[in-house]
Amino acid sequence: MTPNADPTRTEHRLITVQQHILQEQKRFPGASGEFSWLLSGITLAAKMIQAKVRRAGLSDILGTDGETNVQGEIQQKLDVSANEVLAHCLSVRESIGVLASEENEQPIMVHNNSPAAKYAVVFDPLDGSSNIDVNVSVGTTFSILRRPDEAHLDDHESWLLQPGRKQIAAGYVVYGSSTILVYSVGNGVHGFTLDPAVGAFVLSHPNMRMPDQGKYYSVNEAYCDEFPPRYGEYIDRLRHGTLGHKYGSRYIGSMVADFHRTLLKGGVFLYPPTTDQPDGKLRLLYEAEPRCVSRRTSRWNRARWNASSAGCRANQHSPTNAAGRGESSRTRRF
Ligand code: AHM
Ligand code: MG
Repeated sequence: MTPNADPTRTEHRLITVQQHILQEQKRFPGASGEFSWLLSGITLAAKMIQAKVRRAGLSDILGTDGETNVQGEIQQKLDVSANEVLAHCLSVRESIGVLASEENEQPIMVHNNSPAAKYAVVFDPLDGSSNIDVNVSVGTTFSILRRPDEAHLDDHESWLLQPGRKQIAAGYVVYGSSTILVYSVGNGVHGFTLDPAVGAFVLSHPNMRMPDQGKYYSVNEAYCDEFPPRYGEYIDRLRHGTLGHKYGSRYIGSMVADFHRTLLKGGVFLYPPTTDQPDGKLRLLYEAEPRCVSRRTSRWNRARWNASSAGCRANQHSPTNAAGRGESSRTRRF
């Protein structure tokens, strides 16, 4: 900064995620601050998880713990550890009544029957964790729902199984070349990079906007022969340039990292149904719906909306439990 620079000018101001959350809170007159306190539990957990991820090769935390989770997948030690961190950081927030994790069979009821408990938090503690042993980006995803007015305090299903459009906030963290936390409370999508020197998430990507024209499609092409034909045809059109220009391909295999690249660079990400996963692989509650908040708020254009986000659009308008689906439901389109 030059000697005459005004430190209060926006370009010189360092905005941490906590400051940003408090600024957002001002948009709601009468807000008590409990929601900001809840979000700060997520940012604290993200810092703790990233510290474990960064030291993964140095401590005895790589590899599986020999257990299978409720989704039928082999749990990594870091899945378990990240799950514990989030449960710990969030269960001490009085405003939270229910925690639902992709790693737990049952939602956890916290502050049982406390009328002060108004929110449910849904999370995947470590998405893409099968990549952890090979130093590939992984992430955490979360979404926040408000207890419906009519819901009983102990009826976790009615807290959790709400239409996707009822999410009041959602976001994700990517533990990559740097750690970035992206969140939205419906007023833009904002990204904060962790500054390891000061231990704070600092605003680095305000008002993220997905470019109108992307370069890449992102899909596990090894399953192409198993996709319903319309998906194969769509991918062919991307490849051959019939949708604007010829798309290249990028696939990491960590949804949160693939999604983040797609949000920044444009393009499409999809995980269609396969023979083994006729309902798709990605979890509606833990993985797809939280991403819909970011996608919707960062204004994907109509072509992409129709082509790859039909599942998201449906989720915004139909209750998750309308067809008898539950916490483990998957989605065929994303
Ligand atoms: P996980 O939550 O157990 O890590 O599984 C979800 C991951 C996503 O991050 C990713 O998009 C997908 O599984 C990759 O699956 P595949 O290896 O079949 O391409
Ligand atoms: Mg996971």
